[in-house]
Amino acid sequence: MKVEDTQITAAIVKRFMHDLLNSLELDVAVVGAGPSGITAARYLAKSKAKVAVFERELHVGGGMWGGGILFPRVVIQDPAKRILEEVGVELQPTNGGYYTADSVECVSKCTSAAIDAGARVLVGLAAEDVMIRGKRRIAGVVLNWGAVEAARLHVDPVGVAARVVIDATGHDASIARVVQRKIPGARFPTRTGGVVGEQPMWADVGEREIIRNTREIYPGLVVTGMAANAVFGSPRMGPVFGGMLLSGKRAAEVALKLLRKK
Ligand code: 48F
Repeated sequence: MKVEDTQITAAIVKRFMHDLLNSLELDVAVVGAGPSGITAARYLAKSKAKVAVFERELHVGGGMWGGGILFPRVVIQDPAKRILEEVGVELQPTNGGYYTADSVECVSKCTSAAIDAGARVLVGLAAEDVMIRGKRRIAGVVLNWGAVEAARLHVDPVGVAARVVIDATGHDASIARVVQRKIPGARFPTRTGGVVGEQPMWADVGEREIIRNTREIYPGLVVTGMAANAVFGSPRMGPVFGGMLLSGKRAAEVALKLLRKK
């Protein structure tokens, strides 16, 4: 069969425009496709919420691919292991009651399961701002191409409406920081009223605190994963990933509760 370049271009434009147009009004917009964001999206989609994940890089997975010091294996502890088992990741028991998993398998299977459940994952799109409506409630995210952000081009962004936004941007906590910077008088339920900043590595404390930190910090804005620990001033954890997965699941539960309330 003859291959026409213009037809290929037209097919890509049509398909992507269709998918983007279908993502303009969401129940939940997840910013960041690391382990916490992808897990949140899978549980939300399983519960029939209309959810899309926006990721600034061209790849999903965030900090999970590289495991510890580029040995692509991660460590998971018991309650979180079920989340990986659900998507078919092979876990091997190791000392101390932990399990190890192949990080490439984790990212691939978690992402695939989220998409199969109905979540849309759009890469190359960065959230640079939020939308506010009514009595100062987050009403969506403002997106631009990740490449535009990287090249620092002056290109105006587009808006996506969402009833709940989940900040799953990892160590940057970039959506929480936008809210803090741009909304006068915005206060978070942290000890400073703002983003406290992540503390040095202490896996045990970080893993315990992350679940408590996964919550709504401003009307319509939920934080998860390392973003939650950065907002509340809890430690980072290094290559133990159970907390990220459990936090993603918790973020989905918090978001579903908010959707039911509204
Ligand atoms: O960093 P990341 O993997 O966050 P996470 O889900 O997991 C943290 C672990 O990977 C690891 C760790 C384990 O102990 O500490 O670091 O909390 O994924 C965050 C994703 O968000 C994207 C970023 O490219 C990455 O893939 N991201 C960050 N800011 C934006 C964004 C933004 N403004 N718009 C879109 N994507």
